[in-house]
Amino acid sequence: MTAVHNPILPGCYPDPTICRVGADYYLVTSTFEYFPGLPVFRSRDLVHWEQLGHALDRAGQLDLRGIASSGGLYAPTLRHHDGVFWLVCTLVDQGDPARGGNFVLTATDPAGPWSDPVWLDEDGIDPSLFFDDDGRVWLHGTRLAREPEWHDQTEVWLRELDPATMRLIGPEHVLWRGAVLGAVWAEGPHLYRVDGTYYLLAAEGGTEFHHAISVARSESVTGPYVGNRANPVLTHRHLGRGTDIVGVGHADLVEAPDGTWWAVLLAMRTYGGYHYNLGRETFLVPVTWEDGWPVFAPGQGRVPLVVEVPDGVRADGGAGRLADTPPADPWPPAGPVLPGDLRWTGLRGPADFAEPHGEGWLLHMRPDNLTDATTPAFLGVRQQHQDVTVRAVLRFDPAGPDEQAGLVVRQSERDHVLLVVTRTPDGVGRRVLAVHRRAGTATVLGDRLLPDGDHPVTLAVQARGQDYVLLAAVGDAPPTAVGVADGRTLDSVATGGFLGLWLGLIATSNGSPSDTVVVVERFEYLPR
Ligand code: 6LW
Repeated sequence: MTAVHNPILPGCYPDPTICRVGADYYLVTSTFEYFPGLPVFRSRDLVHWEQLGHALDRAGQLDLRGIASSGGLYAPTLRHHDGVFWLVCTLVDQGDPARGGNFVLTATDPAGPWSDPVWLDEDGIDPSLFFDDDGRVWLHGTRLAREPEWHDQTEVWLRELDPATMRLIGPEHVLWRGAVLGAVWAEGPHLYRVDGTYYLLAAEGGTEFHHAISVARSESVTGPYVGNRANPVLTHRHLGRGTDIVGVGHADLVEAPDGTWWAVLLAMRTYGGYHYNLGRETFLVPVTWEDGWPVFAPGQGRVPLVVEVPDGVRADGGAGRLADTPPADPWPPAGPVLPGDLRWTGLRGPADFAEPHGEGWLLHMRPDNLTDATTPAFLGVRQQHQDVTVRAVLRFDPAGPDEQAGLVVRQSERDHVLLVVTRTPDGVGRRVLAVHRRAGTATVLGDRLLPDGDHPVTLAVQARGQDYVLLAAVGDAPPTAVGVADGRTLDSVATGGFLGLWLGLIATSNGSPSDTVVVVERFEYLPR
């Protein structure tokens, strides 16, 4: 037995999807406008997870340019059949609904390479695949109801997919509109067959406070599906906003070798009021079966903070080695985030502005800044802890006041905090500037003069609950605060959207041409 603390993937890892192949569990989550996208994790015990790579990691696989924050890659589904991994997902462009759509990627090795996308001729979001025992393959997903009875009513549709041609064939079936009268956003559907019966799992209520998980079953894959009288089978919406975990929904099921069942799902941890800066995280919940229905967190009825995972979830019953390379415990490790670390992500395209440089990076400055839906010279990691310090040591002699390089706390184009080295407005001095862009409007939080030249500057963002203290130091001097940002203004409760926060690096010349290279000696992620 191993005790695992929820969430199993802290930080912005929403819409988890899971499958098992022999001794290995694989898990993928949504990544929106971030690149590389769709991280692929592996575990042998549901407790320790290691990232193998990303399913979208090459330029040309998918075009994320111009995709505004919280658009992009939504809710994937991962399945394995006949030696092939299948990943279905949606590209969403909220500014141009005609762009994007549902697509399939395949791979024989989940670490990659993954194929280029094959686009599917069905609209909506949250696609899923079900491989039936008779060899037929069924695609299903969520879309706004064609004939809605109320606002934001959605429906789960189903069609057969010919896996040889990747074309949808045969008639379409509408399976589900949610369990509850008036339910909005019945979504995130997944079909399973257990002991000959078809089960449809779906979220509803929207991926915020009212999120919930419901289940229905049928004798035939095309329906009719009858909802469980216990629906919703898991939610925290009745616990009130003061509870520690909210927004429980969007689950996927997996059966372990010992016959036990498990759900991965998304939820948010609130702190400092009704705010969840880490975003929608991935949790693990035990599932049992009673009277032909799944029971989530039996005896508890809520997402447990600690889950006892039996050794039988391992194909070897716990006898053998955990993995070829045991992942770090705890994960992520405290310390420098080295250039090859898979936690690094940029925006909308490859980070070809960045060159590995020892423990850090050389960042070739770009005119783009964080307000642009482009690929600015930004690299960051998810904020995975409420109390964490990120610290970077830079060498940078800005050519003018437009040139800025340093640390950022990023929610979106409209909402982020900068702690950057730049020039004074007269171009004479060098300074550290702290700026909070909130709902599109920038406010200076503080500034401080620096010695001229490119003496190393240490910048730090120290998150202590909802206080993000912005610190700077020159040489060996102790860091002092330049400003403080209020985290309550940065999470998606405050800003809208689907994302948790990223902590990262930026090098921008704010529209001016620039050949400047910023030396980042080191970037550290230090949970308290
Ligand atoms: C996801 C869907 C949802 O596709 O949020 O509100 C989307 N609903 O299930 C992004 O995570």
